Amino acid sequence: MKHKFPENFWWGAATSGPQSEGRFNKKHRSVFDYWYDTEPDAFFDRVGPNVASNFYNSFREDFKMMKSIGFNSFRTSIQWTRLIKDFETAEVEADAVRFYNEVIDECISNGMIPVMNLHHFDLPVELYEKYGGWESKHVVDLFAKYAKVCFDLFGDRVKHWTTFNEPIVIVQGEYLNQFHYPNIVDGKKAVQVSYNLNLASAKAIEEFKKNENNKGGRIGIVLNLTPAYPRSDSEEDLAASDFANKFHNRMFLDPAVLGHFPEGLAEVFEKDGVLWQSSSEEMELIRNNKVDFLGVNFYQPLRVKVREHELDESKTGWLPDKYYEYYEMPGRRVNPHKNWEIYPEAMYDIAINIRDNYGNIPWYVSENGMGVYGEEKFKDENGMIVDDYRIDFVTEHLEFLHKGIEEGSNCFGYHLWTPIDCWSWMNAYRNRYGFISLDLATQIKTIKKSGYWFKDVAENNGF
Ligand code: BGP
Repeated sequence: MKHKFPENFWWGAATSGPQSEGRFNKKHRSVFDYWYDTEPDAFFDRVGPNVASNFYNSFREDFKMMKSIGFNSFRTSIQWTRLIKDFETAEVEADAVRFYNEVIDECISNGMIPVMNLHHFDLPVELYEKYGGWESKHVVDLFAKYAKVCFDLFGDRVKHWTTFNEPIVIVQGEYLNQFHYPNIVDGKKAVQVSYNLNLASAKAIEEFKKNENNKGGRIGIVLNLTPAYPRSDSEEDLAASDFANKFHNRMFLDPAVLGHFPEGLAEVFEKDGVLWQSSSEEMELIRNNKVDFLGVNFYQPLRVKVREHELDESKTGWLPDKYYEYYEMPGRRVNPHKNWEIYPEAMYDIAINIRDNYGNIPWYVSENGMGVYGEEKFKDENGMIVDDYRIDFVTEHLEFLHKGIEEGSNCFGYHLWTPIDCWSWMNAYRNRYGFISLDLATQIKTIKKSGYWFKDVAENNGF
């Protein structure tokens, strides 16, 4: 076999509570539930999170299918808006406790390691309305309380936790680029929210470490690392990519793994009058509560160049874009359904970066994948989607990952986004990512060609 992976390598896929469960029996609304209720036209085909992939009702059958295609591990998230009845006291909803207990037990009894994430873009809207959501340190404390409850309830069986999924996307979506409710453009708030999310992650880790129930467990964070490649080696392009890398990657990666923010970043914020409010106690807490492992989501690289025209701050206020511009590399490969560049080499660059600059911390690929619109047209006569493009995509990424592992990077797994086609924010069910397809109208789930292919890879621990 050409590509053999380390022993006990994780093979599986990831989803999240809000994207798979459906809102059945959920008493509170997340920012996405609220946005859909008030503005359904913002969502592709007006499809919201109400039913999603019906995981709330079908998780037993879903786990059987995942097991049948070779998974030994699986990530989802707990919904704050499902588990908690009262956000201030963190009193729980009995039905949610029953549900998550059954999900965890069923996952384990199917031979899969459950990875539970605490937050996947699903802030309770009530906490936004009352306190400004992640702008508020009170919300940071409420998150730590909620995290503690999760560890108390499930820490005896869940041994792999993550605090946040893609925290930079919360910052971009809510405060910079208008794709998460409340769709604000405010660079100064974006900076404070970035800091508060780092603090919230550290506080959850502090709770994790204190908790007896977590014996033998590990906690991490899931970050979407988008290596920033400069257009050229000119000093200006390099400076642009350095800032972009600090803002989009290192602002979360460095505190999580090294316990401090990247050098020079706070200085830029301070000079520009947008620095976060922080205290030395909080910085100390961040220093003392680093992650045990890292989950890395990789979809696309970040190509940047120096700005060609100055940002007009009188129109936009301060924005991180002041220091760089996106660059579309001529001849790049793209996934046309998403307009995202396909660049599997970045998988190797990520592996080596973690090895050399982040103490070779244990990490796994927590999401990678290819969203495709209109996959039904690839169905064969038996109703199976023949997704050779996905098999090629995963193969290429695994090849570069394998090279990084061979050269000593401490990667322990690969998860696709996603096991079963799931709901995705504004895109709803537009782009399909799963090893298993979902017929939205009937909720019938069918294994795709890539699912059968993955089973072989998982069983052989390589290809
Ligand atoms: C990742 C998120 C997932 C999922 C995925 C696909 O960044 O962690 O939650 O949404 O992107 O996104 P989309 O369906 O918009 O193509």
